[in-house]
Amino acid sequence: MSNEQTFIAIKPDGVQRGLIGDIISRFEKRGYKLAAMKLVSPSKEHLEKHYEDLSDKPFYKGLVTYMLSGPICAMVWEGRDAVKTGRTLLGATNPLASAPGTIRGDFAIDVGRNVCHGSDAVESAKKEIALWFGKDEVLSYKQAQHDWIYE
Ligand code: YYY
Ligand code: MG
Repeated sequence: MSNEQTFIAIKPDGVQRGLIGDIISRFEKRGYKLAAMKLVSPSKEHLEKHYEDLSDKPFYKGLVTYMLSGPICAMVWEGRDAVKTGRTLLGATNPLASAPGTIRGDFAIDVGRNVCHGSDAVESAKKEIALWFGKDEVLSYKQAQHDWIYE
């Protein structure tokens, strides 16, 4: 259990469907701190790099095309166990297998339109944050509610 940063992105379908507020709200209400956020339209090369571990998968090409289909809301969320808990808040990769109460379980149906991305490990979070954000874009500040969230 340690203080971590995780990379969370609202994919083009989440942005177009007006889910930015709902998704941010779940991380805020859980107690996590927003360390960085921007609305971006990354290049094909950037998205191919983001998903380079999946380049041999049959869905890779479609995944990159989907991610290129509109703006993405890229964020860094920080707090205790943020990587693992972020994945729990997102739900399973396939929304049909995601529990109600999770983001994908509440807002999505198809695996190829699962509205959000979250880093799957501390190491990949570090890589993803460095890919999507410059050092000066990730802010360090004390969360006013800190002592009401952590004992
Ligand atoms: O980390 P996560 O997003 O939950 O799943 P990954 O296995 O990293 O796959 C990335 C992305 O690829 C997933 O969010 C949807 C898409 N995808 C797909 O379209 N079809 C699959 N069978 C598996 C994944
Ligand atoms: Mg993944």
